[in-house]
Amino acid sequence: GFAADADSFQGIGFGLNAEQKELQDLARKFTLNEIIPKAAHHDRTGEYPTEILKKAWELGLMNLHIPEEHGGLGLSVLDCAIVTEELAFGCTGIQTAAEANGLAQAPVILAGNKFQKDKYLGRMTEEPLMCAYGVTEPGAGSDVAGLQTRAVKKGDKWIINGGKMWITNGGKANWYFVLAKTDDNASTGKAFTGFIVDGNTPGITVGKKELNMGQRASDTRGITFEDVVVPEENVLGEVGTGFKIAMGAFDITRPLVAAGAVGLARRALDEAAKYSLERKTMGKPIASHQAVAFMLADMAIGVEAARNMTWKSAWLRDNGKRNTYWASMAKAYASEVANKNAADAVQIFGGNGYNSEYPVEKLMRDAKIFMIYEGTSQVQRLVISRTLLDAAKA
Ligand code: CS8
Ligand code: FAD
Repeated sequence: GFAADADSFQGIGFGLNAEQKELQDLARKFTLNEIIPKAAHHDRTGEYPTEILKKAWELGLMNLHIPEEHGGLGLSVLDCAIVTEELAFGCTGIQTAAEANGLAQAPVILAGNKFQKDKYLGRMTEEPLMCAYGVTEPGAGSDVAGLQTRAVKKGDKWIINGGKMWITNGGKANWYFVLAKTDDNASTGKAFTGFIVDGNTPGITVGKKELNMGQRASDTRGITFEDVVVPEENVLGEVGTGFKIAMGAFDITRPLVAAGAVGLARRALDEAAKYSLERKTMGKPIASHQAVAFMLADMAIGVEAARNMTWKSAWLRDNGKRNTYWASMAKAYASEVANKNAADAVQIFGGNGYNSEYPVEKLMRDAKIFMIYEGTSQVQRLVISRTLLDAAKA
């Protein structure tokens, strides 16, 4: 079954503890002072936010899940969700660049041995480096089992050939998590292996920065692997377990993608509420027209519901429960709320909403990707419906 109750849980609580409030406050101030003033510039130019990420790293707002024994902060998924929502309030392009580190690190945290964790997670706590998660290919996105990159063992080395697509931090990564096929005859759960690949390995070619609709501060690229030699020590977990490692990472990061969408949805509400008090038509602020005020109310309902789902999916994971079903729900719902709120904010701004002098057209462009990356809205519904139907059959 998929009930969430367990004797070890302490009932229901909705408050943040003192440490979480402090973390939220730190991230909120950072967003206000460092991200919001620069967001339009990075959106317009597509310039990678190196300086902002460096400052975030210095303050301890990056690489949050790295365990303490490997030099990190060892924060919970819920703690990370709190930070992510705040950063996303400022700019989801910059937040995505930061969060893609967490995504690449997740397989190493899940399946890495001590040597791999010390080496690859450890260095991220010593220097403001970036890393990337390489699963998607030009021919396979939703259908991860259809990917074609191959790794073949030669002596004590692995040789990787293939091409990845849409890799966030692709051009900035010090190392990549790469999922490759290692057995053509095995079932999906046994056919793939996860590798850590150093960014400077010969045979890696990094493509051009893709020109995307939104989140333009984020660096998205294709990466090709031509006879890339990877030592045996960089195999993550057992050979053949890569698909499950790659999926397991999403249990950690889909709640955080959802948190990013909540941040954007909240920003849209915030901008729209302020504007509605300033803009006057028919002799009163547009906020006094019920049609506008009720749009704001619906936007607030969306933020609240999406955040609750997001935090629950994170909390389940932190409490040792398989959260896949809830993470997919939160990710699907929050990304749709983000899109609705961004579109409604543009509507409330009227003509100004359609113009880049105002902040909300960026929100609308930035929002769309939340329904696509880390599994499309359709893939989330596939995960949810399979789970509920399995339970119905049982
Ligand atoms: O293919 C799966 C899927 O999730 N597709 C979507 C792919 C996706 O989300 N890609 C995102 C790429 S990363 C990205 O976009 C980054 S965005 C930028 C950074 C953002 C930072 C803010 C699927 C469609 C859900 C399932 O595929 P199937 O081929 O149908 O496989 P299954 O039969 O379901 O599973 C095969 C085996 O794997 C096991 N499994 C599945 N899920 C899990 C989890 N944990 C552990 N194991 C899992 N969650 C499953 O049990 C099967 O094992 P068996 O032993 O064979 O039974
Ligand atoms: P497809 O799989 O071709 O899907 C096309 C359409 O068909 C979608 O609407 C989809 O929902 C629908 N569809 C497909 N299969 C089904 C089905 N079975 N049932 C119902 N509908 C279905 N990937 C990485 O590995 N690492 C990254 O860092 C990363 N970052 C990204 C950043 C950006 C900006 C973008 C655009 C993508 C990124 N991705 C990354 C890839 C992303 O995860 C994929 O684009 C996404 O999973 C969808 O895959 P696809 O593009 O191949 O679409």
